[in-house]
Amino acid sequence: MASLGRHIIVEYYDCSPEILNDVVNIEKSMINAAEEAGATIINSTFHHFSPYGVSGVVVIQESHLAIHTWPEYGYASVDLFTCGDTVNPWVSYQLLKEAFKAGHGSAVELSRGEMALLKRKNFDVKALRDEKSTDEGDPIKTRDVWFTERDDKIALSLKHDGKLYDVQSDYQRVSVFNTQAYGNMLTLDGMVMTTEKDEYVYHEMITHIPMLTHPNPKRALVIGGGDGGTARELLRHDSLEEVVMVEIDDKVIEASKMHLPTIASALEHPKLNLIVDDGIKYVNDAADESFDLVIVDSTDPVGPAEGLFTVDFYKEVYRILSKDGIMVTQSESPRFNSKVFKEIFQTYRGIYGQEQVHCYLAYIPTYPTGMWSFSYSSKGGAHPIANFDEAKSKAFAKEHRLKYYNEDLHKAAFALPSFVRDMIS
Ligand code: SPD
Repeated sequence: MASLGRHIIVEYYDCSPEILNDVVNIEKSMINAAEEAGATIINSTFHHFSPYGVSGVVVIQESHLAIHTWPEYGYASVDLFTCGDTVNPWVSYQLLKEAFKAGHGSAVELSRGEMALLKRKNFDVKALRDEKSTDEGDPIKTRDVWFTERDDKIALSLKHDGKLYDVQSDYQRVSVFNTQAYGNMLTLDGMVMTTEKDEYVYHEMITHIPMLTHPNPKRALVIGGGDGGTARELLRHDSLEEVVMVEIDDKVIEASKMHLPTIASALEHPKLNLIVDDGIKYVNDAADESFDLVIVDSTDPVGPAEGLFTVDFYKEVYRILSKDGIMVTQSESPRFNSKVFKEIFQTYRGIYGQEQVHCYLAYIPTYPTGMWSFSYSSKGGAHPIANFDEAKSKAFAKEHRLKYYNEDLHKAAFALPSFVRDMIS
């Protein structure tokens, strides 16, 4: 053995961008490459970065394999570092080249720890060893794969056991991850939309606040909301005669029916008129004053939802609201999306009037920063606290065993921290 280790620094060019963005497959390929080369796996940790890119390491008993990918350039940078002479890192090199469908690869091999330059030192092994450690037994294998949503300063990560659904639709990347802490999670273009374990916060708050304030809502329109959670909550209200939901992407509906059954449970409800089409077009074509409630359950303002964040769209929503009509929208995180958050309230106040637009908050662990906002705008001036029926609200929350919304929270949600109030006053 001429050196302690062999370190191959690898460049893979012209790879498949889809493969380089698929964290689960990359982890599998890296583990396979290590095993086929004769290595013993100890641990692996892999992250997917939003919107694209993967980093990860497989720690092996004989050192490590590491990777960083740039799918947008079809490029992967890989380190294959093995020590001893039982593992051949060139086997890993060849397998990964094939796995990533690389057009070409280049590699430089370095010898690490030249024996000719090393001098063995004597020391007492026992004195260096942790009391609990032992030479015996197999190394423990662990698995560590994370989904990460981030901007350039903040990230939210959720550990998961793989993707259950992953389809590029005509509009966006629709994925469902099996997360360890929050159950199945729907993401669109790498942004968290909903999870099985905390969805109730968002869906109860976007629906019951307006429904328990409006005196007699009969017709509701949901723009977006293809996972079905908003429709499910609305349909708890017997007063509603019809709920129209317009979702642009049938893949969101498909993914939710397949993997989020508790959220999608009302998608076949007889009072629900589910339309797969462009919500903007639907609103433009709708008759004046045809809805008592309009809920915009949109994604974030990138990709297909961008048009849902324009003045023209909201003027049209105002037009189709009945005289007492209420509009509620998800209005992003005051911290994570501060610019959009401020613009949203400025836009609505320009249309409904300064006093008719209110902000309320809810705490959603799987959305970046946890603090999420909603807007409440009323055409006829119904105030969300002065006009809500507290007794009815209390009875409703109890009857339906709601998990977040209740009569106290209805009022409390409109109490804003000073920094949020200042942002929109
Ligand atoms: N970043 C999260 C934005 C919320 C988008 N809507 C969620 C859909 C749940 N029905």
